[in-house]
Formats: sequence, structure tokens, C-alpha cells
Amino acid sequence: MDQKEILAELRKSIEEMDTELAEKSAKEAVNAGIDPLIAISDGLSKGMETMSDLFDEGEVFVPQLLIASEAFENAVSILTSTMSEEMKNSVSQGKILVHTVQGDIHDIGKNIVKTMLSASGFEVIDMGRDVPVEDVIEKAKECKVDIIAGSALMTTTMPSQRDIISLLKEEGIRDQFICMFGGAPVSEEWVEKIGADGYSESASGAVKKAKELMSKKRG
Ligand code: B12
Repeated sequence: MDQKEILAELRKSIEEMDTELAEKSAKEAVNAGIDPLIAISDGLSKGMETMSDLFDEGEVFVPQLLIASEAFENAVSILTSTMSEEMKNSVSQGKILVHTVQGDIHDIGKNIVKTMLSASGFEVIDMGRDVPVEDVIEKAKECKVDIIAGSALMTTTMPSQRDIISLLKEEGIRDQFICMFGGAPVSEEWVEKIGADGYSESASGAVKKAKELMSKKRG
């Protein structure tokens, strides 16, 4: 099988929620020497995009999304298992704290973003979901992260992203952290309105944005 066929199989495995196929094609990708990032962004993530669209159209439901995301994560751990040694020796792209905001337990998208960031060479600290604003700031200070990245999936929890910016300003440390936000209801306009630094509607876009903001920071 060539690269194109393996990528198509990875995509299909998520669209068909086939964990076995996802693992099998991830192993094939590793054996064929395909860059794990390409396998994730051009294979698995394409499948997840289809699933999200089908959900919006009422063709698939929550349990199917959960099975697809489990297949996604299993495949990613196979794809990235061979990377770890290489990654340890490479210069970190930056330290990034990811979380799902206070009051919000949706973490499928946040986990995909986390996976893509760490596969791209970022040092990722994952605080999980429903994380209080104060805890985010404390951890960011303690770990001296470069970027705070927060996911919100509900209109009712988006204000926590604004509260993070407000608290950073209150403490006089806003300029110490790059703040990036995302999640289905979040938009470029919202992120601009609350005075954050970056937004993306996708996980691969989040990596691109994080790299862009880091290179600005590093000059
Ligand atoms: C799966 C799901 C659940 C699962 C979550 C499982 C889990 N472990 O995450 C379960 C069943 C638990 C659940 C529960 C609830 N849910 Co729900 N859920 C969804 C659903 C169907 C899909 C979300 C999802 O995973 N999408 C797939 C991922 C891949 O997409 P994504 O998260 O958007 O992430 C992508 C981008 O946004 C971006 N991104 C994400 N995060 C970040 C972060 C950064 C920094 C960046 C740059 C980018 C980025 O990259 C990701 C990858 O491409 C949505 C519907 C929808 N269309 O969004 C409703 C939805 C979000 N849920 C909703 C609701 C209301 C609830 C409940 C309150 C239901 C209830 N009455 O109990 C509870 C929430 C409880 C709580 N306190 O959080 C509503 C929210 C409405 C609103 N107010 O805005 C939605 C929109 C459904 C609806 N149409 O009503 N839910």
C-alpha cells in the first residue's frame, strides 16, 4: 500500500468507527515510514471532520462520536510511539497548557488539539476538563508555560475564556502568556473581543497558530 492508500484507510477507520482498522492502519503507516503528523492531519483528522459534519446533519450521535474518538486516540498512540526518542532530543516548540474551561466537560476536541500539539514538538501540560479559572492561572505560573490554550464547547462556558484574560490582567501578568482559545462556538471575533491572542477552528490550525505566535514571541 502506498501513502495515499494508508491515509485513506486511516480516514475510513474513523468514519466507520473501526478501532481495529485504525490500529492496523496506524501500524502500516509506521512501517511505511509515514510522518506521524501527516498521518494524523491528512488521515485520522479528516475522518473526525466527517464525523462532526455527520453529527451536525443528525446522521450520527454522541455514542458514535465517542467510539470514533477512541479509535482516533488508539491510532495516535501507535503513530507517536516511535517518535518519543526523537522528540526528547529535539528542541521544544514551546510549553503549552491545555484545558477545557470551567463548567465544561467536553474534551474530545481538546484531546485532538493536545495530540496534534505534542506530535508537533510542543511540551504539553493537560489539565483535563472543567478546570477552574484560578487553577489555570496558578498552573501556568508554576510551570512557566508559554501558551495557555482553552477549549469551550458551550455558549454558557465561553465566558470562562474571558475570565482567564481578566484575571491575568488583574494580576498584572497578561503579557507573560500567549492565550489561545477554541471550541465549536468560539470564533475569531470572540477571541478578538476578549483580547486573546489566537484562535483556530481546527487542531491542525491550532498547531499552525501556536507556532506562529511562538515565533513572534521568540523574535
Ligand atoms: C460529544 C458531546 C457531548 C459528550 C462529551 C463527551 C466528551 N468526553 O467530550 C457528552 C454526552 C458527555 C456531552 C454532555 C453535554 N453536552 Co454535549 N455535545 C457533544 C457534541 C455532540 C460534540 C462535541 C464534540 O466532541 N465535537 C467533535 C470535536 C472534534 O470538535 P470540537 O470539540 O469542536 O473541537 C475541534 C475544534 O473546535 C478545535 N478546538 C477545540 N478545542 C480547541 C482549543 C483551542 C485552543 C483551539 C485553538 C482549537 C480547539 O479543534 C478541534 C478538533 O478539530 C456537541 C455538538 C456539536 N456539534 O458540537 C454537543 C454540545 C456541545 N453539547 C451540548 C450540551 C448542552 C451538553 C450538556 C449540557 C447536555 C446535558 N443537558 O447534560 C452536557 C454538558 C455538561 C457539561 N457541564 O459540560 C450543547 C451545547 C449548547 C450550548 N449551550 O452551547 C451541544 C452544542 C449540543 C447541542 N446542539 O445542543 N456532550
